[in-house]
Amino acid sequence: MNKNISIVGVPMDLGADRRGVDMGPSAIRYAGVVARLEMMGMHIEDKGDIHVNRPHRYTETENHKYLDEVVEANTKLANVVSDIMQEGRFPLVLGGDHSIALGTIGGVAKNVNDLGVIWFDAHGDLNTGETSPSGNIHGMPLAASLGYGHERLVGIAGFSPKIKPENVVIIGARSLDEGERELIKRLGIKVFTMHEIDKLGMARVMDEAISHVSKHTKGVHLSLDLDGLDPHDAPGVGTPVIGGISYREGHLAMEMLAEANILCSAEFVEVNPILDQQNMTARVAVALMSSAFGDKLL
Ligand code: HAR
Ligand code: MN
Ligand code: MN
Ligand code: MN
Repeated sequence: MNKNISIVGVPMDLGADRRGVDMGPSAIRYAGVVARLEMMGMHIEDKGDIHVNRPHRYTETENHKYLDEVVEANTKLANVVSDIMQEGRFPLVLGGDHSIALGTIGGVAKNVNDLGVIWFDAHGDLNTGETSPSGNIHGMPLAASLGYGHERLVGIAGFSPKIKPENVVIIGARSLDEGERELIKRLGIKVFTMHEIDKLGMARVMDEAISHVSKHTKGVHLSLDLDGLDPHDAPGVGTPVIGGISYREGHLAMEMLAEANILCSAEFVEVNPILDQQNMTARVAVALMSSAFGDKLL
């Protein structure tokens, strides 16, 4: 496990068309991410936040809200993440809405061919401008990383596709739009919905997910949307969906990832302190990070 971690915040809410999730990076820092990871013996460098341009007015391009600003911030993020990888450090990106996965994955995939991705989320984030019911870009980053969607999203970081469908696994899905289901079937993406988690248990799901995602890859990116957890345990998210992963199951998943020692990068997204209760969701994010980096109870 790489003990040299570089933190980058992305105060982005334009991909969610919702105010508040841009304060996620502050909330996660306030919850003590640096101290917690340093206590575990990690060497932390906090690179601060990527600048996200605030638009003067609402804009929409072919059912993509704030396309210019989202592309601009993600292009910067991809460069910063790529530089971190070049230095041999582990990028830990703090969101911000999930549209920032475009930049993170762009920067990581530039340095890791055949990158695996674990997409921990209530949603598939597999929409394109054609299928999105909302026009919110945070519902599109996984599709765009696979090469589907608006050319400006797909083209972030200058190459596409960034990942292959057989190297992706989605965990915790329980709210998929029609177009997303079709893309999942067409591409044969491995999805562990809440049904599989209920039926098989998280331990078996993670065993299968880890072996699937590491089979043909040289590193795995963890993209963890806090709304993958049950809203009871992580209430501070913009699009909560009942019936999610419990706090304990989330920890087990992270501990098994640490044991497997496959991660090369991670992002924790969609923390919205405005909708939260006493910064609980940011604190949950920090606790999950510590497990993912190998914190043990004993
Ligand atoms: N699928 C819906 C859409 O595209 C909702 C997306 C939800 N938001 C997220 N992404 N937090 O995981 O609009
Ligand atoms: Mn998401
Ligand atoms: Mn989500
Ligand atoms: Mn959300």
